[in-house]
Amino acid sequence: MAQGNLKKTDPQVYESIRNEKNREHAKIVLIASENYVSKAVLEAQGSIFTNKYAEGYPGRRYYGGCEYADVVENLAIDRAKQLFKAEHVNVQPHSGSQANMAVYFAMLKPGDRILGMSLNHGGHLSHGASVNFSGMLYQNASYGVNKETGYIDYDEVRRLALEHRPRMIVVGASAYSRVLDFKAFSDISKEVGAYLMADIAHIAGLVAAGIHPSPIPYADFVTTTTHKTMRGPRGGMIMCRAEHARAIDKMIFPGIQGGPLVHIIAAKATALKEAMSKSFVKYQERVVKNAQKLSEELSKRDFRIFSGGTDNHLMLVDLTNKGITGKEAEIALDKAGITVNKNAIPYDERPPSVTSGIRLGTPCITTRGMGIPEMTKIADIISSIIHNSNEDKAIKEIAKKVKTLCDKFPVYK
Ligand code: DSN
Repeated sequence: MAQGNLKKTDPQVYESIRNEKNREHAKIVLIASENYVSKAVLEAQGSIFTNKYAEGYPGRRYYGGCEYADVVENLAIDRAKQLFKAEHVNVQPHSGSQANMAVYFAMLKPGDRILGMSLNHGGHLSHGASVNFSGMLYQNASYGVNKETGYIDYDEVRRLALEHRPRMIVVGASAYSRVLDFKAFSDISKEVGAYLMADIAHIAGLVAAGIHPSPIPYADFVTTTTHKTMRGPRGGMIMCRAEHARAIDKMIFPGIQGGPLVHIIAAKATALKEAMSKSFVKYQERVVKNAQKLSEELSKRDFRIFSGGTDNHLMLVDLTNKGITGKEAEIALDKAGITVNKNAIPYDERPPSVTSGIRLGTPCITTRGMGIPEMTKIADIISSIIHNSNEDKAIKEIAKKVKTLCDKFPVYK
C-alpha cells in the first residue's frame, strides 16, 4: 500500500513496517494463530473510519455523524449472522479475551465457577487460568485431555461438571487438534444447569466453511477472534441466542468498552464477505489437508504428533524423543527462517518458558498458496534443522531452501 506520507513523517515506523513486510515474506510462518489478511481487508482496516467515534449500536449512537459507521457495522452483523446462522451477533469486541470477558461479566457473578480446558492441556488464558482475570474473579475447575489418547475425555468432563457444579462450561482451545464435540458439552451443561460458551477463536474459519461442526445449535454463547483461520483483522466477536442479546450488548458497551473501532469493524465486514465465498471453503479444506499431510510427513521422520495427528489446522509436536526442548527448537527453526512457537505438551514436565514441544499450523502457508508437495519439503526442512540444531553451517544451507520456497509463494503479489 502507498505509504509516502508515513515515510516522510515517521521514517522509523515506516522502516519497521517495511522490515515487517520483508520478514513476513521471508519466513515460513507455522504459528497456528496467525494469518495474512487480503489486501481488501487491509484497505478497510487502514481506512478513515479510524477517525470516527460511534459509542452505542447502529441506529442508537451517542455521537452524530454515524450514518456510515452504521452501514459497516450492520454489514458485519448481517454477514456474521448469515455465515454462522447465529441469532444475535456483536462485532464490537476488540479481542477474543474481551469477547470472553463480556460473556462472563454478563452472565456470572464474581466467585461463580467456570469449568474450562486447562491452559497446560491447550486451553486459553481466558478460560480460567489463575494468572488471568478469569482465574482471579471466578473459581475454576479444569478438564484436560486423556494422557494415552490425547483426546478430550467426555466422561471425565461430565464427572468434573457433576463434582464442581460450574455456572459456565467453556469449550474451545488454542492447542487442540481434534474435533470438538459441542453436543456432548451441551448435554453435560444441561445436566448440571450451566451455561455453555464455545470459544472458536482458532477454528472459526473451519466452522464458517462447514469443515468443523458448528457450536451454534448447542452453545448459549459463541465467541471468536476474527483473525486466525478467519483471515480478518485482529479483533473479537460474540454470537448468542436472541434471549441474551441485550445482556451481551450492554456488557460490551457501556460495560467494558467505550468507542468501537469502526475501521476494524469495516474490515471485519469485508473478511466476513470473503468468508462467504466458495474460494474460502476451498481454502479451509486446503488448510486442513496441508496440516494432515505435514503431520503425516513429520511422523514418517519419527516426530511424535500429540494424539497421533490432526483434524484441523494445527498439531502439537512432542520433541521428547529428539533430545531438544521446545524453546531450543523454536530458536533453531527461526535461524533457518521457520517461525513457530514453543508449546507445552499436555502432561509436560518442563515449565511453559521451556516446554517439550512446538505447535505448528498451516493457515499462513496455505494462504500464500503452498500445498501438498510443499508440506513434504517443509517436513524435510524441519527434520534437518531439528537434527542439526547446533550446526550453524548446516542451518545456513537449509535457510537457502526456505528462501527458495518463500520466493516461489509471495504473501502479497
Ligand atoms: N494467543 C493465541 C494463540 O496463539 O493461540 C490465542 O489467543
